[in-house]
Amino acid sequence: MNKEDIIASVSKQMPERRWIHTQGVMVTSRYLAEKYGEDPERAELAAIIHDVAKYWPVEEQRQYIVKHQLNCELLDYNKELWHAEIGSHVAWAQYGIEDQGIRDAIRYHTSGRAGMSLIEKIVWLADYIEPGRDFPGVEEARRLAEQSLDTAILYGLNATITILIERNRIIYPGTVTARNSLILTI
Ligand code: DGI
Ligand code: FE
Ligand code: FE
Ligand code: FE
Repeated sequence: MNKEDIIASVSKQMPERRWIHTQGVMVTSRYLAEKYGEDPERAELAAIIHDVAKYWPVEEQRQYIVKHQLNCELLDYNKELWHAEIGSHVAWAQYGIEDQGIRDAIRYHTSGRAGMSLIEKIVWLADYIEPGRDFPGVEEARRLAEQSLDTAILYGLNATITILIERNRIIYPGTVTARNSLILTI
């Protein structure tokens, strides 16, 4: 499927405000790709698709993961993690994206993972700091993004993990190993 058709398909599966968020992630992914030496077209394509399944009904998300034998471990963790795994499969099965790097950038855009690739880091961070985001700390994350992808992502993971702890919510182990891996490399 070409980019325009993918955009049409993705945008009709989400409310207007989520499509505006996606456009912000597209612009920021392109910006970070140019800054840090990734192909802007690949980064933008991952951004276009990253939240495609975010507004699917939760039960549909669960069934999709089971039916297509995706990472069922995620079903034992917070449901906010599921749409990323599904989006990566949809990219391949419905949009014909063969590029594994693009698919993994979608797949790990929420949880992160240890040893993230450049495009995975770019999409994770663009999702966190796109211009429409407005939460305490986003300005600091944007400032850090100008200096180092790793430092900015570590800041974001720390904030995310802190919020999950404050709310007594379960933390996906992949998010913890993502954080550990950044600490060891910075
Ligand atoms: O889909 P978006 O809202 O654009 O952003 P996202 O896919 O990065 O989702 C982030 C949300 O997921 C964030 O508010 C925290 C929540 N979440 C729940 N459990 C976990 C988690 N995030 C991570 N990284 N790890 C978790 O275990
Ligand atoms: Fe998401
Ligand atoms: Fe994210
Ligand atoms: Fe997003």
